[in-house]
Amino acid sequence: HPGDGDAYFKAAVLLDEKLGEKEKASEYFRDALYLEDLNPRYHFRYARFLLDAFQKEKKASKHFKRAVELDGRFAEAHLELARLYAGELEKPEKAVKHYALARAINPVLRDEALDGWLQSNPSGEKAATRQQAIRLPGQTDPSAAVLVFVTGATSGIGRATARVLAERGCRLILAARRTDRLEALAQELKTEHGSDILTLHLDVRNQRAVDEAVAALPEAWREVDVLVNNAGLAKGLSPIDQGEIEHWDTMIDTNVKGLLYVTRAVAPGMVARKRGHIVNISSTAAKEVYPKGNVYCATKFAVDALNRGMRMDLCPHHIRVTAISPGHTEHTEFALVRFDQDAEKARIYEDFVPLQAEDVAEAVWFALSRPPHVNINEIVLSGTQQASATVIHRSGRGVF
Ligand code: NDP
Ligand code: 8X3
Repeated sequence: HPGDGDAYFKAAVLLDEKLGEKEKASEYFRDALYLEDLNPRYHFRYARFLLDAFQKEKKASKHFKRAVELDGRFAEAHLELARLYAGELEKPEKAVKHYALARAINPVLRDEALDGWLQSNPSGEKAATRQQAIRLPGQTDPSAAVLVFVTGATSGIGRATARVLAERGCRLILAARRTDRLEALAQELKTEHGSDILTLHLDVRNQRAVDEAVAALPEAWREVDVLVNNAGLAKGLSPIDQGEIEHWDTMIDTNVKGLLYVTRAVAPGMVARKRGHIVNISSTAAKEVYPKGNVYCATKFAVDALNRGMRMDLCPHHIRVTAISPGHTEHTEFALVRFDQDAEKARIYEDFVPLQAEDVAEAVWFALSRPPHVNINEIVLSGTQQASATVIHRSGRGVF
């Protein structure tokens, strides 16, 4: 099996450990990596070999680094990097950072010499608490906090996403129209997680305002890694011959044009940096039209098409594009907004358990936290009692 990287890898290990044929082992390790460059374990083992057999610290560090790039939670590789940086490579700050990461991921791992360094270096402690799961293609510093721009962060899915991402160590730009809510959320996340937050008053329908806001981002907030296009709404539920034109305009302007304006403003930076991830919050309404859902469904079908188009256009730049398509979701104001704040009409989740905004936020997190070579194209999810747009098993809320 000439294409079987694992066979080459095993042969290399045997040549190294049992036969002591270092040169030959080296060849086989390189062949294994040629065949499976995305295997963090191979990089790790080859790096150990380079150190033990040839004392090649610099080259070994390259492969340890590749291992943690491919798998940010590879604690042993972080530990080895820490040892190298503390020793031959003489980069104490990096040593502290990688040791802190190794310990955060696997507290059992210890190195007495490095223990002292970690205790005396507060930035190391900070790195230890940082979530390492988001690994974007092209991201060179594995411990840098990822910067995420969330639209529609004042409520529902956007707010839940902001909370999950803040808890997991992301820096956040939170955008929406209700400034008081933005400030309250920013305060909450700063207090609870010590998060770094920038709030942005933004109406995504206003193309000029979107362009200006993005162009005026302070220096430290310009390199957006992830855009979550979440701002969106349904207005009304009427047959096509009775729909309100104003409702149609609002939905099209927000869900389609707004999403496009923000993407157009943010994507060029991602392309220039060859790094990024765009998450489009779509809907099961993008998959299936339901009676009276006409224009809302049309906007979400458009989001679906845009998601695919973006993926084609941005794929050459190593930018990931994902659609998250939930069914009915509570802990949101979606129904209240759809029915013009009529709380009676908005009681649509009383006899079944729909998704909650937090479930959707976890789906966003899942897409973001895949290894760099994986693009989640789409996640379609709904409550267990919802089988389609129109088939909902309304058997009460006590089932789960
Ligand atoms: P919410 O009403 O709870 O949240 C909508 C968010 O969008 C708010 O933060 C609102 O902020 C923001 N928003 C609306 N219009 C604008 C605008 N013009 N400019 C900037 N921000 C705006 O609803 P959801 O959380 O449910 O909705 C979020 C997304 O999820 C939408 O795209 C929706 O279509 C989609 N979705 C919802 C489902 C559900 O059942 N709830 C299911 C499937 C998809 P503000 O008013 O402060 O500007
Ligand atoms: C929201 C879900 O079914 O109300 O997009 O359209 S639905």
